[in-house]
Amino acid sequence: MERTFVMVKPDGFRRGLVGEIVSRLERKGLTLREARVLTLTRELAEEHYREHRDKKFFGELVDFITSGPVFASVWEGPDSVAVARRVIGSTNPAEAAPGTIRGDFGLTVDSNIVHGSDSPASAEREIGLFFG
Ligand code: DAT
Ligand code: MG
Repeated sequence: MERTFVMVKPDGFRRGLVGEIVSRLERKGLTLREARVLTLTRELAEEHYREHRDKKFFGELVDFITSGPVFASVWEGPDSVAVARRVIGSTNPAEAAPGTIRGDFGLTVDSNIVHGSDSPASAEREIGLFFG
């Protein structure tokens, strides 16, 4: 069984989409293993998004992800990393397919509602950062 890390970002949390997102992942067949609500410190945000530290949007990304509470969660199931990313949809919500979370609820890339790990190795690293 593979684990993945899913985080409802401050925009999704503020808009009351936690239940909708949890429900979609549950209906898909993934199993919720851990969850917590927290507001990221800049240190945790910079570590979580360290692969993007040289991008021009990094500062705004860290400002955004630390702007309010998030719902951090661990999910388990066969191929859960790829399955969760398919349920979430493409990075840019304007291009994400209808029926995906970003396709149904998002409009711009700077507030795309939810994060999902991009590989099993990333998932284990991110689960370690948020759940120790
Ligand atoms: P994903 O979240 O789909 O894995 P990513 O890892 O490439 O996408 O980027 C991380 C986050 O950074 C993404 O969810 C939103 C933000 N982001 C990505 N590209 C961006 C851009 N061109 N302008 C502003 N924010 C961007
Ligand atoms: Mg990513």
